[in-house]
This record gives sequence, structure tokens and C-alpha cells, in this order.
Amino acid sequence: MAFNFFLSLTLVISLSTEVLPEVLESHEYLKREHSLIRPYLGTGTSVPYWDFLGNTMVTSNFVRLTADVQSQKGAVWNKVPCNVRYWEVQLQFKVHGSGKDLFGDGFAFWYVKDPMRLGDVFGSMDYFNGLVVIADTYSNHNAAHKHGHPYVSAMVNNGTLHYDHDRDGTHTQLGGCVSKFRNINFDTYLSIRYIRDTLEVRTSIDGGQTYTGCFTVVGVALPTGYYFGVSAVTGDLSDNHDVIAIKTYDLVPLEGAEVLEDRSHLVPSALNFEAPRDHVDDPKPSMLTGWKKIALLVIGIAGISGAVIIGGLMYAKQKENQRKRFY
Ligand SMILES: [Ca+2]
Repeated sequence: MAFNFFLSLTLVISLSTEVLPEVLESHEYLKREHSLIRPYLGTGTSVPYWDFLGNTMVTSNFVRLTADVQSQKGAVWNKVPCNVRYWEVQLQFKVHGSGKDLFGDGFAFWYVKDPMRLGDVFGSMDYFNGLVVIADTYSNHNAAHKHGHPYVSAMVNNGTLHYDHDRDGTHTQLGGCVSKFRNINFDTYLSIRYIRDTLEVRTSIDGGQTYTGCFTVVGVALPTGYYFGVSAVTGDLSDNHDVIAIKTYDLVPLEGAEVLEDRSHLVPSALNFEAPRDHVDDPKPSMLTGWKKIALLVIGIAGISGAVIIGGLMYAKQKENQRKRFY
């Protein structure tokens, strides 16, 4: 009996361990219409579901957004708007070039309202509506950062924010991590997962089959109906920015009220920006002239004296009260 009880208890425990919800709490389905997989070319010379812009070149093994050549811009854009509510995009990429110390500028993954716009943010449009995840290989403002490069970060925009290249977007980023993905022989991946207003970005760059967390941000609102894309840019510095594959998964929550929610009219927003990183502005000249400093000093001394006097009075009063209590 006792043994049976113990056995069933163990069973219950092990069962409950098994049915504990995983982090994902969803089924995953590959969405072919949002994926870019070898062989890229369909019948003829077109690539099903995808458009290309700028210097982009399609080969049989990779889609090269920029070559290791100065002043290039390229992008690949999904033709089909994403009406999947919650998704994960696994981007297999390769950034490589001849530069040992100097290389750039990087690439960006997009989920935006307006696709197919060449521009100044890693090859695509500034003041965008939606999400960008940036893999920035060149530090424009090294003194400003406590971190190294390459650096992966995210920004959500409702069309009003400017991406500040000179500061590597540090004041609009939601989160970020250093990721040494450049010029390595392993397959390198970036996973961008958006489920239940949470954005999770992970990387896989060490040849293992697993992802490592880069950052997670809660309170991110993104509508359905936007477009996926990847763009890249070179300037004075350059690199090959290659996309090997884009695999998009539909994350279907197993339960929850959001299943019925219409998210097509959401305005992109994020609850929290990361606290601005230390950045070195030119020091502002002191606005306090001589007499103002003296006035402040006087006020300060008066304040401190006042506090000491009041403190002393309170202490005396307290002592008196204690005496009253004891006698
Ligand atoms: Ca940069």
C-alpha cells in the first residue's frame, strides 16, 4: 500500500514535470511564404515570395546583400505581409571580409510597415514603423559604449524616431548584446521571437545547435500585416553580408485570450527603452555665476543648520517623553 502510494506519487510528480509548460507554450509551423530557403530560385529567375533591392546578388548558396566593397546597399524583402500574430524568424547569415580590424557596417532584420525602401539605417529607411534588429559590426562612437562590437540590438519605432548612427542607436535601443559573429567558420544564426508582447533575440554562433539568449524585452506591441526584410550596408568600411536562409515559424499559443484579438491596427510601441548608456557630451559651461554660487552656499548652510536645530529639538523632546514614560 505504502509502496503503491509512493509509486503513484512518483508518477504524479514525473507526469507533472513532463506537462509543465515550456517557455514557448505553442506549436510551431514553418511558414513557407515568409521563408527564404535553398534552392532560392523557383521556375525561371524569380525567387518565390521575395523581392530584392540595391546591390543584392542571388547565388545558388547565398543571397549577398553587400559584397566586401565600399558604399553598397542591399536588401531582401518578403512580398507577403505577415498576418501571423506570434512568430519566430531564424536567420542564417554570414558576415565575412578581408578587413582584420576595420570592417562594417552591418546588417539589419526588419519587421516594418513599408518594405522596399533603400535608406540610411543599415540600407533601409529611417523613421520606420515597426521593429529592427541590428547586427552592427562597426562602432561609430567607441568611447560612448561600455560594450564591444559587433553588437546586436533592437529598436521599435512608430515613425517618429531617428536612428542615430553617430551613437550606434544607443539611445533608442530596447536591449542588446555583444556577439562575435564575424569571420567565423561555423554557421551563424539569429533568432527573433515575438510572442505575447515579448521580444526575444538569441544568437547561435559557436557551431552548437543551440541558441544563446541575447536579450528579452517585454511590453513590445507590434501589429500584424507588416513585412519581413533583411538589409545591409557598407560605407568606407566593408564586408560581405550574406543571407543563407530565413525560416519563419508561426507560434500558435496553446491557450489564451489573445488568440481572438485583432492586432492589425496596433501602433508599434515599446514600454521600456534601455537606460541610456553613458555617453560623453561636451561638458556644458557652468551656468552659475559668482554671486549665485554664494547664494546657494548660504542657502545650503542655512538648510543644514535648520536641520541640525530641528533634529536637536526632536531628540530633546523624545528624551523628555521617555522620561515621562519611565517615571
Ligand atoms: Ca555602427
